[in-house]
Amino acid sequence: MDIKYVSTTCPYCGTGCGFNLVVRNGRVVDTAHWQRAPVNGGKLCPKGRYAHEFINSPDRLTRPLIKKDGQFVEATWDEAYDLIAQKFKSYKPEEMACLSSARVSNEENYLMQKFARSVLKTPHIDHCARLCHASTVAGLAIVFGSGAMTNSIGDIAESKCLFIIGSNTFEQHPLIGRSIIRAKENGGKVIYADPRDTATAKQADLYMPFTSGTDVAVLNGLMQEIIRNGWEDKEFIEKRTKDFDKMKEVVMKEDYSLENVSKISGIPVESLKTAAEWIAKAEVASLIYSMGITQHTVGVDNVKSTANLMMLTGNMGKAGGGVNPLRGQNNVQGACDMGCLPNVYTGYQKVTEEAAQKKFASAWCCGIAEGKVGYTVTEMINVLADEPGKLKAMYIMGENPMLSDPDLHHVEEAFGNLEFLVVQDIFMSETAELADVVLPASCYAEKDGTQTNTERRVQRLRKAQEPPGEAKEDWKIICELAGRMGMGDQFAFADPEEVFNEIAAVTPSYHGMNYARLDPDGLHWPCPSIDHPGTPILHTEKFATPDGLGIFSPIEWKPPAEVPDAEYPFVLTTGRIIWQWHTGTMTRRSWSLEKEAPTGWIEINPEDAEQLGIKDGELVTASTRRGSVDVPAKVTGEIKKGVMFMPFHYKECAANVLTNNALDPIAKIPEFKACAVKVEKITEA
Ligand SMILES: Nc1nc2c(c(=O)[nH]1)N[C@H]1C(S)=C(S)[C@@H](COP(=O)(O)OP(=O)(O)OC[C@H]3O[C@@H](n4cnc5c(=O)[nH]c(N)nc54)[C@H](O)[C@@H]3O)O[C@H]1N2
Ligand SMILES: Nc1nc2c(c(=O)[nH]1)N[C@H]1C(S)=C(S)[C@@H](COP(=O)(O)OP(=O)(O)OC[C@H]3O[C@@H](n4cnc5c(=O)[nH]c(N)nc54)[C@H](O)[C@@H]3O)O[C@H]1N2
Ligand code: SF4
Ligand SMILES: [Mo]
Repeated sequence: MDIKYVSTTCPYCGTGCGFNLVVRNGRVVDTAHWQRAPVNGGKLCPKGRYAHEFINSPDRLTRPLIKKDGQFVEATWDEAYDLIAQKFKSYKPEEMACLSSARVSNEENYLMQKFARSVLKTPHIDHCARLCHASTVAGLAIVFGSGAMTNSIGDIAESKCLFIIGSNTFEQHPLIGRSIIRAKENGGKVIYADPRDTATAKQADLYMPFTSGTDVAVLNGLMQEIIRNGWEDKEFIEKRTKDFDKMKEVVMKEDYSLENVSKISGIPVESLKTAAEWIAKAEVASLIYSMGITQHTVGVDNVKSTANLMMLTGNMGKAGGGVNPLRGQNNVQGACDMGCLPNVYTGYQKVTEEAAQKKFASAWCCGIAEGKVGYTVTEMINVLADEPGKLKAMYIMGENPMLSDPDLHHVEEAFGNLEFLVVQDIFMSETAELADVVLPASCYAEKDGTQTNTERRVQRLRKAQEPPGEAKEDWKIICELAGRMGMGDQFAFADPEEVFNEIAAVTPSYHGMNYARLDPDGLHWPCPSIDHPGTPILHTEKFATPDGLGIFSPIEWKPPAEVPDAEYPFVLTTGRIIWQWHTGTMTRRSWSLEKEAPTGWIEINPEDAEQLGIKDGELVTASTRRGSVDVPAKVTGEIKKGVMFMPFHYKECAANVLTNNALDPIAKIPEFKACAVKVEKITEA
C-alpha cells in the first residue's frame, strides 16, 4: 500500500491552519495533524479535522455540462469551451460580469480578474468579500490607509484586554479562540458584545448582550466614558492621529451618555462603565470584530468607530493591540489582494489611476477594460433585476449566490434575466443549476497554489490527488478558455508557480515573495523586496495614509434600514454555526459535520416564545417583507429578547429568503445582520 502525507492549508476559514492530507493509493482518505504548522501548531477544529470527507463524494462534478431544452447534457471540454467562447464574443464587454472566489487560490483569483479585464475587457469583477468584509476594506483604508487585520493571530495572546464585538470567534475562527485562551491565561480580560450568548460569550469575563444594529451607539458611549474620565491616550492622539476634536464633538453628545446608550442597546450602565475602564486602563488592548460589525447599512461607520476606540486608547501599532477584523473564507484576503474587486487591480492599485492602467496593460501586453469602477456583486444583482438587458452574461467561479445573497426571490428574478451563465464549481450548487454551462473544477486538495489568511500570511496549498473524472484545476480552465478566445500568449502558464511569479512582479506588497521563500512558515505582506522578512504588525511607526496619521471619524448612530413595527415586531439576525459552512456544498457532504446539525432553526427567546405560544422544536413560519420560510423554532435563553437568529446554511429553510438587500452606501454590503421579522404558529388548514 502506498501512503503519503501532503501538508497543505485548510479550505475553510481565514485562520489559515495547516494540516496533512493522508493519501492512500492516490486518493485522500483522512487528515492528520501537522505539528509544525505555523498558525495552529497541529491543532484543528472539526471542519479542518474532517476536511477530507467531501473530496471524493459521489456528487462531485466530473464532466462539463451544457443545458439543452432545460436539461443538462454531458459535453466534452472542447464543446463547452467553444460554446462559451462563441457566446462571450457575441456580447459587448460591459454586458458581461465575473464573480471570482474566496475559496480558490491566489493564482486562480489573479487569473480570473486578468480574464475579466483583459479577455472580456469588462470592469465588472467582484466576489463574496462584498457580502463579508467590504466595510472593513473600505473603512480601514480610509482611517489607517490599509484595510486589513493590523496584528497577527499569535499576537492576540499578548493582549491584556480583548474587546470582541460581533465575532463568534470560538465557533467561526476556533483556532484564533486558542490565542484568546492564551491571553486569558496570561491575565488578559475578555469583553464580549453580541446579541447572542454564544460559545464565545462563555469565555468572556464581561458579557454584554445587546440589540443588533446598535453598535455605533455602544462604541460612542464607551468613548464618552473614557474621555469623561480623562483615560484617553493623549500622547498617541497628539503624535499619530488627526481630527480628534471632530470625533470628540459627536461622542460627547448627550445622545451617547451611558444612560441613553443603555436604553438604545439594552446593555446595563454598569457593564458599559466596566468595559470602558478595562479597555482604557489595560496595558494593551485589542479589538476583534467580524460580521456583527460589517454586515449593516452602516457597516463602514461601524468599522470606523472601532478604529476610533483603539486610536483613542493608543492601542495601535503594538503587540497585543490593534483593530482585528477576522477575515472569513480561507482566501478572502487573497481574493481581495489579487484585485477581484471592481475598483482595484492587485495590491489595491486603483483602476481609476492612469498609471496603474498603463502598468497592467503593459504587463499583460494587451488592451484592458476601461479604467472605471465596475459593478459590485450586489449591484450586479440589482442591475439584472431592475435594468434588464444591461448585463447579459456572467461567469461565476466558486460562489453560490442563489443561497448566499440577500433576498433570494429577488436574486432568482435577477438570474432569470441573464442570457448566458457559466458556473465553475465542484458540486451542482443552487447557482450551478441555473447555468447554461457548468464546468467541473478541482477542490483545494487537487491543486497547487497559495492562499492568504486573515493575518496577511501567504501560505502554500499542495496537490494531494488528481481531480475526479474530467474535472480540471480552476487555473487551468481559465487559461484554456482564454486561449480559446485568442489570448493564449497572455495565459501561457505551465503551473501555478509561474502565475505567482507574475503576481509578485505586478504587486508591490507581494514583490519579495516566491514559492521557495514561502516555506516553511509563509510570509506576511507587505513584503516589498526579496530580502524583506514580511510584516506581522502594521502601523508601528506611522499609518499607511498619505500623511502617516490615523484619522478619527465623527460617527452618529443610525438604526438599521428596517426596524421592527407592529406587523414585523422582531429583529432578525443571521449568521453561522461551527458545524456548517455557508451554503453547505462541502460540509453537508461531510457526514461527521452534517450529523451534528442536519437542518436549520430560528432562535427565539423564551419570553417571546411564550407570548407567541410557540414551543421548542415546533415548526413555525418566519416572514419578512420579502418572503416566508417554515423553520423549526429553537426556544433558548441564549438569544436576547426581541431578537431572533437563523443560521443561513440550509436550503430547506433558507434565511436569505428573509434578509434585506439594503446596502451600505460606500461598501455596498447588505444588511444581513438586522431586518424586521414576524413568526407565526403553523395552524392546520
Ligand atoms: N463554522 C463556520 N465558520 C466560519 C464560516 C462558516 O460558514 N462556518 N464562515 C466564515 C466566514 S466567510 C466569515 S465572514 C466568518 C464570520 O464570522 P462571525 O462574524 O464570527 O460569524 P457570524 O455568525 O456571521 O456573526 C458573528 C456574530 O455577530 C452577532 N451579531 C448579530 N447581529 C449583530 C449586531 O448587530 N452587532 C454585533 N456586534 N453583533 C451582531 C451574531 O450573534 C454572531 O454571534 O466566519 C468564518 N468561519
Ligand atoms: N443571511 C446571511 N447570508 C450571508 C452571510 C450571513 O452572515 N448571513 N454571510 C455572507 C458571507 S460573510 C459570505 S463570505 C458569503 C459566502 O457565500 P458563497 O461564497 O456564495 O458561499 P459558499 O457556500 O462558500 O460558496 C462557495 C462555492 O464554491 C464552491 N467551491 C469550493 N471550492 C472550490 C474550488 O476549489 N473551485 C471552485 N470552482 N469552486 C469551489 C463550493 O462548492 C460553493 O458552491 O455568504 C454571505 N451570505
Ligand atoms: S479554525 Fe479555520 S482554518 Fe483552522 S481548522 Fe478550523 S476551519 Fe480550518
Ligand atoms: Mo465571509
